[in-house]
Amino acid sequence: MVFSYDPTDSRIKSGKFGFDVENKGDQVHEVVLFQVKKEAPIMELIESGDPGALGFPMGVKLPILPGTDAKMSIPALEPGRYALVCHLPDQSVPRGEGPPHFVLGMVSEFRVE
Ligand SMILES: [Cu+2]
Repeated sequence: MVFSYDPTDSRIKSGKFGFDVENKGDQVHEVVLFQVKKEAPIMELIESGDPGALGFPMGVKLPILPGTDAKMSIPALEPGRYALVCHLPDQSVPRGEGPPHFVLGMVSEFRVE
């Protein structure tokens, strides 16, 4: 339940940007990219439900089935702070009542200079 990549990777740059995503787990995942608009810890911003904190998703890839790949293109990544979030529930709990994956660690952030 993690986004595994290097947030300091020098290939993360502004401009047209593409993510190659690989689901190596055994649950269905999604990738939602937000530009973070406020300065606070990312979990605090997500849980606040404040629509001004994260804004509209800049990119959404859903569903990403176990063992599959997906590509997500972003036409223009501006300099700033970004978050990758998976909101899907833990599928080991019946009826979709499991905690969302971001609570279990599927949230990550990176900066674009
Ligand atoms: Cu997930």
